Amino acid sequence: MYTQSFNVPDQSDGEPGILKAVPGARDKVDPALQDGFDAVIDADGKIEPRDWMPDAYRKTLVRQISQHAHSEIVGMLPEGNWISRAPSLKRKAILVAKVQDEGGHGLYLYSAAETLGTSRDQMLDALHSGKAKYSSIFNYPTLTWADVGVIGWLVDGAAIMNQIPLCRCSYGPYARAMIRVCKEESFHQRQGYEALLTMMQGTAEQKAMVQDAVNRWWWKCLAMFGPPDADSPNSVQGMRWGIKRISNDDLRQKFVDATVPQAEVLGVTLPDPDLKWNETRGHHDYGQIDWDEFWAVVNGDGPCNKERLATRVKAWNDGAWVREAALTHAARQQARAMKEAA
Ligand code: FAQ
Repeated sequence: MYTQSFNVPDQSDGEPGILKAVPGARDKVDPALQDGFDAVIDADGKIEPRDWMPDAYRKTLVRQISQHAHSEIVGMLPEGNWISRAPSLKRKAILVAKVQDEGGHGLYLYSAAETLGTSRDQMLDALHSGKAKYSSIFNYPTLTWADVGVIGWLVDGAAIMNQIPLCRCSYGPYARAMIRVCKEESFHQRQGYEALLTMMQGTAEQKAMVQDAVNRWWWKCLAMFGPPDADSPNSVQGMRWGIKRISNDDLRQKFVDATVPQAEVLGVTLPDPDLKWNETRGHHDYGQIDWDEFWAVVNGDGPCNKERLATRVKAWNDGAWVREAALTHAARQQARAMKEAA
């Protein structure tokens, strides 16, 4: 299982396959400011909101953190669909808590991105207009109750694998948000795995339902880690800045290696005829991911892209009266406080 204590080595050490830091492109700024920033990054320190930072570093963080925040709140939708259909009170209570946690993760992350000078309205506008990205994985449908278990086991499992190294990201507010997020994701992963273990002790029909869900989600989860390192335009600079600590391919490999024994305990087959242990590499080999499908989904052409976006926009519009009421209340409170102070 993954927990927040799951330990990952820092980059480099000359190990093949791990991206190395490269000298960063220097902005045209006061060299003393740039040198101060570089020194913090080189010493593996933290950059805080009031510190000077290069524009490109700020933009990269806003891009990644806002995409991450959008993923969390769009990610509430596929499982949210099952809250009213959970098979027992216990499963319903767990699912409500999980979906609520994902909303909370979105809030921590929007707050972290706001410290970089971008407003929440700007970020949400980008999401609602279809300009912003969010994780490809949430554009697939949840067809059966087993999908909810598989999302916990595999989607949250992949998310944790990607997010544990982000707890050591060089930007303080993002790193601190990720510590709490990872603790909660750990519970999400376990509840999913436990729900599947229960189903796998049930009827032949229930077992088949679990296997079918694994078959549909496995490859999509591998794609969650992003394009292969060779096709990942943001990786090298992200690693130089200590935002990304482990490359897309290395995280994907760690996820495969961690998941194979879990699948064995569960009694399901991972749908990849090429999946086998490679003694020489000390890792599992696995088959080809369909990158054409991945890019189609990322670019808006997945099975549920339109539905997900429409649901988010509707929720935003339906909530307008709540925002207006909160602002009016705050303004009245402020006016009252000023009157009392006068
Ligand atoms: N989907 O150069 P790279 C969760 C884009 S949270 C869509 O490799 P980078 C919790 C990428 O943005 C899941 N787009 O980019 C949960 C870039 O486009 P851009 C989200 C993707 O940033 C569980 C382009 O491809 N987690 O699941 C994807 O260095 C259950 C080139 O890629 C995070 O966001 C993708 N899968 O690495 C919630 C973690 N992959 O912006 C509910 C933080 C790549 O240049 C239920 N983010 N792209 O136009 C990261 O770690 C990184 O941003 C990566 C991508 C690893 C996602």
